[in-house]
Amino acid sequence: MRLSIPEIELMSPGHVACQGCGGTLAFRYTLKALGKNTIVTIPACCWSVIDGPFPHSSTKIPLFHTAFETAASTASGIKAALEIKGKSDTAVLAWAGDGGTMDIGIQALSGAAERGDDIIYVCYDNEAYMNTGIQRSSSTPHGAWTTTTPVKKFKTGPKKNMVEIMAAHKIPYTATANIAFPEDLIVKLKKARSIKGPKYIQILSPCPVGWKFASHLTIKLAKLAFDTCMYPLYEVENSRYNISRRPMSKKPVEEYLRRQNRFRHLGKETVSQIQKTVDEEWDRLLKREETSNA
Ligand SMILES: Cc1ncc(C[n+]2csc(CCOP(=O)(O)OP(=O)(O)O)c2C)c(N)n1
Ligand code: SF4
Ligand SMILES: [Mg+2]
Repeated sequence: MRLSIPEIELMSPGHVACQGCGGTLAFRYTLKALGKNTIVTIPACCWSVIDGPFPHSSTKIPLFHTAFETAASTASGIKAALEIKGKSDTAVLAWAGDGGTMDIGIQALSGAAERGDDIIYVCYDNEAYMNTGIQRSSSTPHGAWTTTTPVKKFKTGPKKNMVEIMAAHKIPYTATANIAFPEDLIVKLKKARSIKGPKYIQILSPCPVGWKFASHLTIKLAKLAFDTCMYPLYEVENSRYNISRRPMSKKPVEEYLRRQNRFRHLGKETVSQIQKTVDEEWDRLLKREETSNA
């Protein structure tokens, strides 16, 4: 039998994530793609809890807990030490949340990218600081409720476009992925492992607790983010854009928004504003793909 998802399991079932945690599935697939010869650095985030209390670990590879802002620089250091020891086939993964990536860790990540360090950086994007109680991050989308952007003062302004920020560093590989499309996610992680230099992958990882939806709907939500073009699937390889998958027919963003209570307060006007922005961004991405391959 030929499996489209590698059989190897590098995560044990005894982790302590919430039911339906998208970030946990994202890590499980990532490890399946990268394999056992991998070392991971994890800064403060849900995943520093999910792995389990010391001395227990649900992960079957070496895992370094690091300070919040240092996932990338710790990964760079580990990679440098491995190179000195002649172990250049060991993949070094920095695994961080959106807060640890787009806010506090951006300096270390930008430095590693600019130096050309041979690491794979993955941001599992749940669009807020979940581990400390659902505070807004720069990845929180326009209109969302969080505990620091309560209903009457919901988050305004666009989500930081970290994928474009990383592509602007001219690193060899940048991509988005989504747990609703595991085969695509695994292909991208395997590709990242085969490329030398800095790689950045951002995985949409729905969080039932912070987005306020029932835990059995995680994959449905992830799929709707793709179908509405709220979270397109694409790669930027050596500055060339490639939309890895397109929705059969683009669904209205309302279908995605109304299934999450973090958006429950939104009126028609804000929903149309979000639709307009999503349409503009999607058109911009289509043009980038066209012009970068011309
Ligand atoms: C320097 C520092 N500031 C603040 C914290 C508290 N803290 C720990 S985890 C966290 C939120 C992490 O959010 P994110 O990176 O998005 O990961 P998530 O919890 O959503 O998985 C914060 C603020 C810390 N550990 N260190
Ligand atoms: S709060 Fe969200 S991201 Fe954190 S473990 Fe629970 S479901 Fe996962
Ligand atoms: Mg987060």
